[in-house]
Amino acid sequence: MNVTPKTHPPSPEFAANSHADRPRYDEMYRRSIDDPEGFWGEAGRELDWIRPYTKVSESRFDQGDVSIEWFGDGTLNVAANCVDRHLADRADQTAILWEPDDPSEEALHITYRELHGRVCRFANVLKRLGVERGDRVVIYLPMIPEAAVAMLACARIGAIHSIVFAGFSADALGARINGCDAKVVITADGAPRGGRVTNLKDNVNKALLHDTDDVKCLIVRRTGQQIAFRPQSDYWLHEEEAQVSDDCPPEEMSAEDPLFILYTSGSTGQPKGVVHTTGGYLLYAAMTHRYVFDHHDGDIFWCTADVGWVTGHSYIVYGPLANGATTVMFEGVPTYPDAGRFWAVCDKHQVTQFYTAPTALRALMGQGDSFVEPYDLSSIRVLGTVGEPINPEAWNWYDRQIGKGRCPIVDTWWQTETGGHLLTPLPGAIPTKPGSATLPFFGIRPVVLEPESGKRIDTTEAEGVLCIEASWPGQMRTVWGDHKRFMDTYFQQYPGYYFTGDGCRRDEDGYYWITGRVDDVINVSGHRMGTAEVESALVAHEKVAEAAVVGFPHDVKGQGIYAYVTLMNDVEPTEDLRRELERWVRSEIGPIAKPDLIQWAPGLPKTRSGKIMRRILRKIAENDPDSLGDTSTLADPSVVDDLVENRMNRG
Ligand code: 6R9
Repeated sequence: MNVTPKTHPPSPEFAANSHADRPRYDEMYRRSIDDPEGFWGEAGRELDWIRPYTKVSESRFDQGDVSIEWFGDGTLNVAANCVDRHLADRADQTAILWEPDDPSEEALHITYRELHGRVCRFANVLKRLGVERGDRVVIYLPMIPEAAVAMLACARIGAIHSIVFAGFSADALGARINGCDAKVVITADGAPRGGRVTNLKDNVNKALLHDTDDVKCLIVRRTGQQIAFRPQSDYWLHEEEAQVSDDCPPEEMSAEDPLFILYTSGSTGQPKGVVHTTGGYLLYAAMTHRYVFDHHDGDIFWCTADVGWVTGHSYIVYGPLANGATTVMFEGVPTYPDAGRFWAVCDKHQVTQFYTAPTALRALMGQGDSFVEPYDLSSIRVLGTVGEPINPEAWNWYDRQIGKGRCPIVDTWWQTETGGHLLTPLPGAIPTKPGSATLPFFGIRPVVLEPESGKRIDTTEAEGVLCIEASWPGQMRTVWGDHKRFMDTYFQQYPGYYFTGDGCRRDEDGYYWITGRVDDVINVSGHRMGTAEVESALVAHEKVAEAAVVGFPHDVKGQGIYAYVTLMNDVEPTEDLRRELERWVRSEIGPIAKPDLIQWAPGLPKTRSGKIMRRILRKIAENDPDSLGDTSTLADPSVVDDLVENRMNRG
């Protein structure tokens, strides 16, 4: 460790044509730290305000008193900023470039003018269904243009959207619909993905089965398949749209009105509804999109995430559209019809910035270079990654095979909670090192603390937990319906700081290297999963007495899910039961939560006070039983021998 890896400086041509070269980054960063009011006060003017703000930030992290407010007395509308204000200069430019799952189906080019009409009509449909300012709308859609239109339609009328990833189960959907008392759920008849079709409407019907409230369902026709239509509460979008005009003035919203809720996993309990607001979030998404991807007019920007995750919110929809970009929306998967699909789409649409997850790169790298070679990737200028640490092998492959050694790679570290990138290189400014998210974005003050004492480590080289010292405009404001949980989760353990949940190392150049979560959150294919969530799904099964879940290193997914399951008395552990439990977790949460390995555990290693010692379970799952450490404090040390002997992951 600590052998200085090769650094990759931006080329002088790239730097000269970028929004920020090194001197400019240094100057802007310095200003953003020395004079945040001045810096953000000026930056905020890039948005179109209805009533300009006079206050910039009123944010405090002091323990017991966390309040975050940006541009608090300003008013604006997000949809007007993402659509209407571009009509003067770029009405005929493509706003959304949609690439369908099936490559033989035609791609759609939706101009800003068309997008405006679509958003207004969609907004009027929502109003017709009774949605008012402040109401919640759940969006459960595949990656079709209507997903972005629905988000913007909500924003236009001041409704708060909560997107549920279309891969989540009916149960997970139901919990999120109830969690925010949604008035309307927007879905589609079916979702084609990788050549297969998921029946989304069925999941909605299951989710609403026990619902006594009158939740309406608005359905987008995507596949034309048969669905179970519920006449008393279901509406077809195309039928409703025929009844409304395309005139819909944007609502005047306060900068601090909620824009959306997005559920994300934490270390305890059920997922929490992260709340982002209007002004600060949009500014931060737009600014990071412009600087980190070096956005210029005429660019074709492609972020391969799903709109069900925060990456899709900030870098498919809000950031790019606020900047008047052309944003690609892809309905499919990287391996359909074959492992060359990403590169085929980059070639076909002459993509200029490509942003994806390390797990996808590892999977594609494993398929061999013959899937890359047929395609012309010379349009690409910037490559990006997000979601998990990228291993140097995948980084180097990305650099050589996709970037042909001439594209800066931006490894962007951020979270659902942060709204946009916090640690990331700017491509024309910062020499990169494979595996490091490098340096902070403007206005971000990262600190490294000693995990136990919480003491701040001020030397350049440091290792510990990553916290952030002061607010930034894109920061989440609260947990929906539970402000106390917000304070407890992020501000209690290390008073005075925002606690990220990640560990990190800072090297001799001040570069940050994320070492992964320090809490009970695992990162499966770049998706966050709380071990507690999977455990509670498992114990909800009638044959399961107890369960403990940990992560283990996985070549493609980054981390896999390893479950230790103790069965009820008299229940036989069989292969059938193992498969049943896998199916069970899929149906309780969704396919991404399915355990990779399930070990039958006659007992779990517990302290005398009854706490499960996860450290031990992690070592066994990692196939490293020789470094279990001290097991003498266990109530029954002998359970460990059985677990070691029957471990599932033997490398
Ligand atoms: C945007 C997003 C957040 C967690 C985060 C960290 C991990 C994200 C990373 C990264 C290393 C990167 N993470 N980006 N780790 N390098 N570039 O992924 O949000 O789903 O909330 O996950 O993902 O552990 O804390 P989210």
